[in-house]
Amino acid sequence: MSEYFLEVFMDKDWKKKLERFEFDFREEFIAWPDNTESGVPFNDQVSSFRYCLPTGWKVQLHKDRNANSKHKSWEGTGSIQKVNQDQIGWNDTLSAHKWVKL
Ligand SMILES: [Ca+2]
Repeated sequence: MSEYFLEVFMDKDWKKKLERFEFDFREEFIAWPDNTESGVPFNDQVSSFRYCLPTGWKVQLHKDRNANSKHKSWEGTGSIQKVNQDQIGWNDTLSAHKWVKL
């Protein structure tokens, strides 16, 4: 596993992890599936997330599965950051993420 990642959770307080995405220093848009591999609903379910990115990169969380959809960004700090539902401002609507170089 990479030291840099995004982990998304179904519950607001970082419980019920849906998926872990490894970061590999590439800009990439990743649309989330309807369900996890084990069949748990995934799309439009995320209520909190954790991430760790190096400085100079950010992760965008998108409302829809296209790169032009509304999104919010969180910048890398080199340490693990925890973001809850209130900080996201959107609940049960996220559908994709994108790694972006600043
Ligand atoms: Ca959505």
